[in-house]
This record gives sequence, C-alpha cells and structure tokens, in this order.
Amino acid sequence: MPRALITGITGQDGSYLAEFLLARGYQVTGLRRRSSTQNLHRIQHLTGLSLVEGDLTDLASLVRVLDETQPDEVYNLAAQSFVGSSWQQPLATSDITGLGVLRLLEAIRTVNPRIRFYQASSSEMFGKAQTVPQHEGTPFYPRSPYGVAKLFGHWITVNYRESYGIFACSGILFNHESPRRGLEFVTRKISDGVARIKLGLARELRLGNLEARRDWGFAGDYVEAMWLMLQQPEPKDYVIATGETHTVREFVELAFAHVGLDWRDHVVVDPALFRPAEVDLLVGDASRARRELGWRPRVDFPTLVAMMVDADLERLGGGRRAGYSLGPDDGPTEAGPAPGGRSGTGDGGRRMPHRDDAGREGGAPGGGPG
Ligand code: NAP
Ligand code: F7E
Repeated sequence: MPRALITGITGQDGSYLAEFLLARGYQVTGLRRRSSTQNLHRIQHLTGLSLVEGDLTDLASLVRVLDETQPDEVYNLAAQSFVGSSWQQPLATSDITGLGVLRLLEAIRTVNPRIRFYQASSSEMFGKAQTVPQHEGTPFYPRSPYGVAKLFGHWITVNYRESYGIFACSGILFNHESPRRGLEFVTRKISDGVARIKLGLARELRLGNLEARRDWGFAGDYVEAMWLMLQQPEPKDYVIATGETHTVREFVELAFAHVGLDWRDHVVVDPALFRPAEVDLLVGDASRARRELGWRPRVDFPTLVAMMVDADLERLGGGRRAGYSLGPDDGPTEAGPAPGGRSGTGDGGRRMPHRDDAGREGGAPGGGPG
C-alpha cells in the first residue's frame, strides 16, 4: 500500500487530495500544526486518514514525522496562502511559505532522498505577467511577499532536484476554488455574501478591485494533477490551469444572477480592500500537463460559480427557509440543521458531521488589503 504525507491537510487542497489518495488505496497521513481552536471541519468526513503534529517552521518536527511515517510521496500544501495577509505578515509568510519548503526538502534529504516530493507553487509567481498566457517558460515577476516566498519555494525545489537527484516536482497551479475555499478569498467571499443577501442575512457585499482577472478552476480537478506529476518517469514542473480568464466582476455578476439578484444593488467597492500591488491578469497555458499527464479540467466557470453559491445557500439553511430550490441534493444532512447553518461538504462529497459553520475563516479585517 503506497504511503503519502500531506502537509496543509486542514486546508482546501489538503482535504481534496486526501480524499483522492484514500480512494486510490493510499495510506494517508496529514501533518497539522498545533491550534487552540478546532480546524478539522474539511476533513472530518474522511475515514482512514491519520494525523500527526508538526510545523513547517520546525525542522526537527519534519524529520521526526518523516522518520515515523516513512512516506513514498510527500505533498507540500502547507503555506500562509492568503496574498492579502502577506503584506500584514511578510516575515511569517516568508518563513512558512518560502523557507518551509527548504526545511521539508532538507528533512527528505536526511531521512530518505528517494521520497517523491510535490511542491504547491503558484501562478502568483508570474505576478506582473510577462507573457499571455503564462506557461512553464514564462519569466516570473511576483507582486507580493506571498509571490516572492513561493518563488523561493519553487526554485529551491528545482535546485534540490538538480543538486541531489530528488524526484521533486513543482506544480504551478492557477487559482482553484470550491465550497471548501477559505472565506477570505474573493470567490468564497462572494458566494457566501450572495447567499447571505439572498437569505436576508446581509444587505451588502464589500469588495476591492473588480477588474482583476483570474484563471479559476475547481480544486477537486487540480489535486489529480498533483498526483499525476508524481507518477511520471521524470520529475518536471507543470502549469495547471483552465486557459480561461474572468474578471472578479464577472464572478460577481454570475453569482448574483444565479439567485435572481442584480449585483449592482448590493456590491460596494471599498478602496481599503485594494492591494498595495495588484496582479492584473492571469491565464494559464496547461498544454504540457494536457500532453504529458493527460490532465484536463472538468468543471467550467459557470458551473463552479453555481456550485459555490448553492453550497453556501445550503450551509446557511436557505434551501428550505428561502423556498429556494437547490436541486436534487437538497436533502437533510447527517447532522441535520445546526444553529447558524447546516452541515455538509456542499460539493457532492460525503457529509461532515461536525462542521463548525459558525467559525468564519478570517476574512480581510477592516482596513487591510483584501
Ligand atoms: P489553505 O486552504 O490556506 O491551506 C493552507 C494549509 O497550510 C492549512 O492546512 C494550514 O493549516 C497549513 N499551514 C499554514 N502554516 C503552516 C505551518 N507553519 N505548518 C504547517 N502547516 C501550516 O490553502 P489551499 O488553498 O488549500 O492551498 C494549498 C497550497 O497550494 C498552498 O501552499 C497554497 O499557497 C498553494 N496554492 C493554492 C492555490 C489556490 O488557488 N488554492 C493556487 C496555487 C497555489 P491551519 O489550518 O493550521 O492554518
Ligand atoms: O484574490 C481581488 C484581489 O484573494 C483574487 C490564493 O489561493 O490564488 C489565490 O490568490 C483577486 C485579487 O486570490 C477582493 O485583489 C477584489 O486580484 O481570491 P484572492 P489570489 O490573490 O489570486 C493564488 C493562485 C494563490 O496561490 C493564493 O494562495 O480578487 N479582490 N476584492 C479581492 N480579493 C479578496 N480576497 N477580497 C476582496 O474583497
């Protein structure tokens, strides 16, 4: 039975990747850092997943975890991943998102250099994009402390592959979203806001730059590409993207229209949510992944928007309360209605019995960049 270790197991991608690998017969261990609050809501529905404690800022913990779990594959998904916060915490972001990759590679080199390694690189490394669309050969020009930290992680991955022969791949993933996306990211902030407005729980939605363009895919599709990279005969870097770009405004329009509302009646543009430096246009060329991995996205943009809005309506109890039909999946969840919302993965996955729906996952604090 192949063994995988996933860092960032409590995050969006960690939960989808764990599901994917468990379904393929892997023995999966997730690395989680110590937290004073419950943050397992994305993975509580999974059976057969083991958790170990460790932190990307603590090399000793990484060595110990590799030694104890002896994985064949390591997927490094852990990061301070919110671009907006990277201006508020540039040093912590660099330490976790940048140096954390080096610590993990050093631990691999020490414990077992035959481990196959996946690094979660990002389209944010293209930043002020030098070509359109962006591909593996496009020069990098990061525009945030997060982007700069990811670039370090990317190059140290390439360097350990070339210096030590480690099977290390860097997946340059463009934005991928889902009902499990953190509430601070714009797509989920919109789907959550639309659901609240539709249900009469809120009246307005404050957003920053509506003109930024992103290549948005579905996270469930993207974790398959991570796995495929580690199954190839040679380690390489791959761009993973849909090849389509849309503005934040288009996401907003579609999300409000999905519930029969006009976005112009509810959206307030707040200059405090603009970023110190913006990434204006991202669109990826994933032809290498299509050709060599046989990978292609399955969920298109309108389907993604609808999926996220429907999931938030269901989570907030709107399927029944608002008389709004969510379609065939509009049934009771295992946990039944909970105070402040119903439980569920909301994306057709199995139900999570104890989801902490009241626990908002941050959100851009007033005055900070979105
Ligand atoms: P996410 O939901 O923000 O999850 C990040 C994970 O990292 C969480 O499990 C978090 O744990 C963990 N983490 C943070 N600091 C840590 C530390 N010091 N030690 C150990 N774990 C730590 O991110 P995601 O959307 O799943 O993204 C997964 C990875 O892909 C990230 O590296 C992200 O930067 C990268 N990426 C994402 C996208 C995208 O569009 N989603 C695109 C390109 C690249 P806590 O729960 O304790 O905070
Ligand atoms: O912003 C604009 C904002 O925070 C998208 C991370 O997963 O993908 C993600 O980074 C755009 C930006 O994601 C608000 O200015 C407008 O132009 O959803 P986001 P991101 O910065 O693209 C990359 C690939 C990663 O690697 C990252 O880890 O939306 N925007 N108004 C807003 N953004 C937010 N968050 N909030 C707003 O109110």
